[in-house]
Amino acid sequence: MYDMLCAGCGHRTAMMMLDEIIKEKKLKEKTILALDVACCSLLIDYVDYDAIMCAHGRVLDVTKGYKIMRQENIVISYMGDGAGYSIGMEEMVHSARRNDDVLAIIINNGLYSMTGGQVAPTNVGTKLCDSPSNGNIGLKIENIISSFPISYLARAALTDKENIDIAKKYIEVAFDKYMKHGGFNLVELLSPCPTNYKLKPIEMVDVINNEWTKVYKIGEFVNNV
Ligand SMILES: Cc1ncc(C[n+]2csc(CCOP(=O)(O)OP(=O)(O)O)c2C)c(N)n1
Ligand code: SF4
Repeated sequence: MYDMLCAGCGHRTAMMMLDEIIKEKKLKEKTILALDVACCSLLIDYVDYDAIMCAHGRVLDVTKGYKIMRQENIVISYMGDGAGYSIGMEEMVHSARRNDDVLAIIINNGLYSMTGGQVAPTNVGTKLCDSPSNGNIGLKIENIISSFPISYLARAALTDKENIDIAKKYIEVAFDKYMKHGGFNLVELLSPCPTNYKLKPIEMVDVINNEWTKVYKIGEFVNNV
């Protein structure tokens, strides 16, 4: 399953989890998955529900359009941190400010994977192919949008069973809130990209659990009714 992705890739874990939730909630007929063009574009061939591909960083605007026209649908916005917090940061901030009806999953691997591992604003100071190890702390979405009247904001890590169970719980909460009253619901998932960090999958998991989660706290930041 998802065999176009590299070994140990967090997109595989995220998608298997999403598939499970959609199946358990019997939402296949209603779901539209909106994917960014980055590594997540590889997922479009695997899903057996409707999916659309959006220009880089424009997923939130596309899903907003879909949601306005097709209110009966569940439109999932799925993208990397580069799409969400770099090229798409303007959409992100204004969508949150307006509390648009959004169900967003951000795969945060701290770099631009699809294009070869360049530094993203979420990098925690790791030396990458185009950047020195400079100790810069990456941007944290909770510091940027939590003061807006959004519905839900949480972060989990796609590492071990304990963290993956937390991730699933947060995504389920986001689904339930989105279906009950709409509003802006975002779950960020700290995600392995062993290929671009040049680590074995198990080493990548250790880096996320031992280093990234010290900077990027796991938890729920906003949970409004
Ligand atoms: C307008 C535009 N600018 C740049 C690109 C090149 N590009 C494709 S994917 C990508 C970054 C991907 O990083 P991210 O969104 O974090 O997703 P990941 O691949 O890490 O999952 C870039 C810069 C593009 N396709 N379109
Ligand atoms: S390059 Fe990274 S994000 Fe892309 S498929 Fe491979 S492991 Fe996943």
